[in-house]
This record gives sequence, C-alpha cells and structure tokens, in this order.
Amino acid sequence: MNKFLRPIRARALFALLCCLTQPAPASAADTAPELSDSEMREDVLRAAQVTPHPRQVAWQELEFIAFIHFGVNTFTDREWGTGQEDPKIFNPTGLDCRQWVRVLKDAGVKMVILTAKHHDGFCLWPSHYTDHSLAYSSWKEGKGDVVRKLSQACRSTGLKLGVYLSPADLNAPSYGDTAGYNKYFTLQLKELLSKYGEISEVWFDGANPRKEGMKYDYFDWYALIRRLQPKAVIFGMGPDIRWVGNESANTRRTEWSVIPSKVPLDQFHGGDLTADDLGSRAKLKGAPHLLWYPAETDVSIRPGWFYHAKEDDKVKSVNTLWDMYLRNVGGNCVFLLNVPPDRRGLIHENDAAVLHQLGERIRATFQENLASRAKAKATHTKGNDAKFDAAKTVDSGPDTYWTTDDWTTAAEIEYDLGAKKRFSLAMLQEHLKSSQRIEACAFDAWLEGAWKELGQGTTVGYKKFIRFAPIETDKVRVRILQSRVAPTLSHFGLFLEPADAAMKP
Ligand code: FUL
Repeated sequence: MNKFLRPIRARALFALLCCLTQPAPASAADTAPELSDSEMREDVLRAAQVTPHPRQVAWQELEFIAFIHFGVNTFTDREWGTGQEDPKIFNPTGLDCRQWVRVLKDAGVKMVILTAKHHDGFCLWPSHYTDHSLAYSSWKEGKGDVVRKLSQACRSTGLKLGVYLSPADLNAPSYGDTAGYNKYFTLQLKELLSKYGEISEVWFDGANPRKEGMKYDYFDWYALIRRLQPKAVIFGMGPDIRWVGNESANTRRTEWSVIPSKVPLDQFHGGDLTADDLGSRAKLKGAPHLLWYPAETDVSIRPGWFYHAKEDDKVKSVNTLWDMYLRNVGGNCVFLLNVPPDRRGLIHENDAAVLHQLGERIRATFQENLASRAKAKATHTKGNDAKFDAAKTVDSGPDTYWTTDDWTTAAEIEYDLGAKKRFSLAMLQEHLKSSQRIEACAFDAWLEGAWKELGQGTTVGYKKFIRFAPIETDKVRVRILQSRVAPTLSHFGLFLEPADAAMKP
C-alpha cells in the first residue's frame, strides 16, 4: 500500500492515517520485545558493518533539497495529466530558472530536482524521441530547453541538479509494450544524463497509472546511470535511497538506514518499504542480506505538487516548514521540499517570502555551535586512546569520532561549556562511515543542581535533533542507552533558535 504500487486511493488513506496519528507515536520498533546482544550477536555484528557508498554520504550531507514540479499540468490546473495535452499549451510568460535557484538557495537548499517528465509524458527538454515536448510548444517558438536553463543556473550558483523521469508515460505510444517502451525510456534517460553536465540524483517514481502490467528494465537503467553519472544516487525504484513512506514529511521515530533485504544489492530495486519498523533487531534477525538504504522525505510547500492559483493562500507557514526541516534533517532523512513555479515560470511571491524566512531561521540557528569549545569527557573510550576520545565530537574534523570498545554498548559523555549558555536544540551525529549503531539515547542538562532529562530518542544516524524550550546552563550530557556493538559520535552541537521559532516553556 504505497505510491509505488497503488497510487490514488491507498495514498489518500495513508495520508489520512498519518494526519490522525500526529505526532508520531512510539513505533513498533520501540514496543517490540528487544532481542538481547547474546541472542543477536551475529546479526548485530553484521548490521554494524553495513556502511554507505560515498555517493550516499554525499547525498545525505546535502540535508535539504528541492523539487520543482512544472509542465503541462501547470497550464491545465491538474495534478496528473492525461498524456493527450496539446504541447502548445506550455507557454510560460516569464520563465526564469535563475529566480528559482536564487529563491531556493536563499532558503538553504543544496540541490534541485526537476520533473523533466511527469506521468503525462511531456518533456521539459527537446527530446529527439518524441514530439510531446517543449520543442512543439508555443514557448520561445519551440527553441527553449528548461533542463538546460536550470542546469546552467544551478552550476552558476553551486547547487546540484537532479532529474525526475517518470517511468509511467501516458503519452508514449509504446507505453504498455514492455520492449518498445523500455527502449524509448532508455534513450530519454541517456539524453538527460549526457547533455546537461553533472546530475546528482535520478528520481524514479513508483506510481504507475493505467499500465499495471508494464515491466521496467530497472537494472539496465541503473547500469546506464552508473556509467554516465557515477556520482548520482537513484531514488525510489532504485537501489540507493528509499521513499520515507508518506508525503507529509513524517519521519519515523526510529529511522534505520540499515535494512534487511531478501536479495543482494545488485538485484535490489527498492519497492514497498512503508512499514513502521524497517530495521529493528527483530527485522535483522536471520535476514539474508543487509543493505544501506536511507530515507528521503518528499512534501510540497502547497497542497498540490503542481502550481494552482487557488492554492496561493495555502502555502505552508514558516513554522510548519521549520518543524518539518528539524524533524527530517534531524531525523536521519534528507528533506525534499517541492516548490512549483507558476504559469509565468516563476516561484510565486508567497512561496518565495516563506522560503526566505525559512532560510533566515536556518542561518540564525546554526551560525554558532555553542558546544564547539566545550570540554568533553566520556565514561568509556575505545582502548583509552586519544584518537577516539570524546573531544572528537566537538572538533571540526569531518572524519574524527568518539567510540567505545566493542560490546560496550552504553556510555555517557559530559560536556562542560565553560560558562552558562542558552540553547534550545541539541544535535547528535553518528560517524556514518562506521555504520549506524545507536538504538536509544537521551540528553540531560544540569539545572538547579541536578541532571534533568530534556529529551530522549531511539536512532540517531546522520543527524538527530533534540528540541526543547530554551534553557541556560554550563553543563550537559549525552547518554547512549543502547547500541549495536559500539556507539560512535562524530559531532555534538548546541544551538539557539530565534525567539519566534523556539518552543515555548
Ligand atoms: C507521486 C506522483 O504521482 C506525484 O504526482 C508527484 O510527482 C509525487 C512527488 O510523486 O508519486
């Protein structure tokens, strides 16, 4: 039951369930009886050795990325086209990809993923293999190329570029004929991957309107992507990144990047991974294969994915986006926010205004890590070796980290801040190149002569934020309550949100 299999009704039901269960309750993984290290030794050891590919690390470090849904639907006011649209209707009056990139960069976004082709089959580049593209539109007398304009704008501002190429295509005459359509799709993919410079993510949506029987040659596509764009990650119906499982930016409370699989990586093409518990000990036990398969969360700044003038007053507020940003970036997910340009071909003023506020919040909050000069002391350190001591969690080295001896799975680090500091967010980061290991953690502050717990959680992974109403103290501590083999922490941070963003006491 997910967008990859059963698009409309099941997804609406899923979205409704997600809303009803907000905020996320403790997950199945929290409530399932825990299997002890002695019952799990082999499985836990195996899991703690699964590490990301460098392209997955590079993608994860982008943290916040944007979607651009744009195409014939923008001009028909629909969410899903029919494939029968006249290409002439595509005619933005003032398209400016530099404006998109300016607005998104200002919001803190690091990559833009464009719907080069949505399910209606209309191409935002002049594909040689169809006449259902902007080459047959009224825009610039058919001489324009949105993919090129966007790639140039991204390159000049340092943003990465990704492409959404819908496997489903309601226009292609060959759609439904597996051999013919796969050939067509491969040629289009090749155009996109060879003509527009570096592509950092390829987004394969799983919705499959009308042709449930179509069999896609995923493995040929993956081989082509690896050959032409070896740094690109493949999302969704692909081996590198999974869909988080909903379109409301709800991360799981327990979000594992190490998940079990029935098949090895070279036979894996993602699929239905919407269950609440994907990677608990119970799931790992006896799993034939374990893969690194982290989550990306997609959500739109408006109710729809495409622009509709009637939604101009339904742009999400900066507070909603800020909550989503913290929940996703600090929930071991990459946050993919959709911002659809309007019929002019511009990001609407209402969206741009909110995105500017969001960018200001991100900059104001993270400009200073208030723990960067703290003295750190751990209860346990691997081999009592300075190379792994707690100071490594507050140094600036990207690859230095604290860890313990193997099978010391619980430990604490105390941070002496030197003077009283005021903050509202604690940040933990694991050393992903040593896998994802922490299963439960807590954060305390020294307040009025005693330790007070300010939050606790399960997984950490790439990044975890623990958020609370602002407090002031000179001493805090992180407690790792349970982990696989030995915990690692590469970074610890304390930050203060601006007054209008922070939680109220
Ligand atoms: C879905 C699509 O059907 C929507 O139209 C949108 O593109 C969304 C991001 O993915 O599966």
